[in-house]
Amino acid sequence: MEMTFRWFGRQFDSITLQQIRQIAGVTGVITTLYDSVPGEAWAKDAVLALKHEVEEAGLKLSGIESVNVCDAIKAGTADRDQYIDHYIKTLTVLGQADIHLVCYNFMPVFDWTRTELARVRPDGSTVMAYSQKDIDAVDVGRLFDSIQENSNGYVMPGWEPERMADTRKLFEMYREIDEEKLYQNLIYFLKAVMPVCNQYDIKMAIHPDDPAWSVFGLPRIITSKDKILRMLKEVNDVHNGVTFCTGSYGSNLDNDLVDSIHAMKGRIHFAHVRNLKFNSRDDFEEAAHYSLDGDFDMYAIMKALYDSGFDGVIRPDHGRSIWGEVSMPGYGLYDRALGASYLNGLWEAIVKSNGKERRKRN
Ligand code: DNO
Repeated sequence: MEMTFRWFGRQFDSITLQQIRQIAGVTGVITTLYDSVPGEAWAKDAVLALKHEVEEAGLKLSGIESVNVCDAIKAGTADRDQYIDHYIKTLTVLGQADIHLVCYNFMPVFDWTRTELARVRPDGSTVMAYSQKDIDAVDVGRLFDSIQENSNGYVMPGWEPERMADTRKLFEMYREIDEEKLYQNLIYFLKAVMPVCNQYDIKMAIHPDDPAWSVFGLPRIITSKDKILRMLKEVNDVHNGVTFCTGSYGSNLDNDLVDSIHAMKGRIHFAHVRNLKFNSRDDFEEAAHYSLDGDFDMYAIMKALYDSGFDGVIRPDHGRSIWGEVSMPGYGLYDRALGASYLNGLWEAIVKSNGKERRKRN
C-alpha cells in the first residue's frame, strides 16, 4: 500500500510539497497538469518537469488524477477517434515518464456534484454536503455560480469555468445518450487505450460517479457493483481497473462497500478513502475520516482492502475545513493529514494483527 496525497500544483494549491513531505507515512503525490484542457495531447516536457518538481521535494509522483476524458469521447461524436488518439499520446508520454496509474471518470458534462461547499457542523468545522432536494430546486447554471462563489478563489476540479462556458451545448450533446450508449462509448474508449496501457503497464482506474445516481437528467453508469463488474468483465484486462472511492460509491446506501471491494479484487488500483454522515438517504455531508464521525466503518473498509490483497495507491479524500484553514473546499492540509495518519494507523494495526511486521526503518 502506498499512501499518497492529492496536490493541485504550485500555481493552484494552497499546500506545498514540503508540507506534504512532513506528513508521516505519506510517500507520494497524486497530481495532474492542471492547465491542460480535456481532449488535448500532453507534452512530454511538461510531464517530466512536473515529475521532477515532485521528486525534488523527496516524494514520488504516484499517479495522475485525472487525465480527463473529453465529452466527444463520452458522447461518442463523429470525431471521437481523433480525441482518443490524443489520449493515447498522453498515455504514451506518461508511460515513457515511468508513471503507471491514471485516474479518470466517465461522468457527462461535469464531475462530482455537491450542493454546499461549507456546511457548518456542530464542532464549527465546515464540510461539503449534498442534498437532493436542493439539486431538484436549482438549475445547473445557478449551482455552478454558487460553487464558484464559495470555493475560496480556487478552481474546483471538475467545475472548471471553461467546462461550464457552454453548458447548454454540452447538455445538447447528450440528448440522445442513454446509459447503455454511454456505457458502449466507455467500452469503445477502453478497448482503444488498452494496447498502450499494456505496452507501458499503465493502470487505468475509473472513478465512480458522485453521487452514485443520475443528476440533472444526465446518464451515469459507474454507480454500483454490478455495473462496474460488467465493465471489468467486458474489457477483461488488469489495466482496466477502478478507483475505489468510498465517498462516491457510498453515497448510495444500497452499495455495500466491503462486499464491493471483495468483488473487485485485483482490479482496484487506487483507493480514495473517506467517510460520510447521512442525515437522510439523499442528504449527506462529508465527515472526518474517523469512523465514529460518520456512517462508514473505516476499519472494515481498510480490512477489506487488506484481505483482498490490495497493494495499490491510496489517498485520504475530502477533508473538513478545520482550525481556520482557508483552502480549496475539501482539499485543505490539516484534516486530510489527520485522515492519512488515521488510515495509516488502521493499516498498521491490520498488518500487525495478521502477523506481518512492517520492515523497520534503519
Ligand atoms: C473530487 C474528485 C474527482 C475525481 C475525478 C476523477 O474531489 O474525487 O474530481 O478526481 O472524478 O476523474
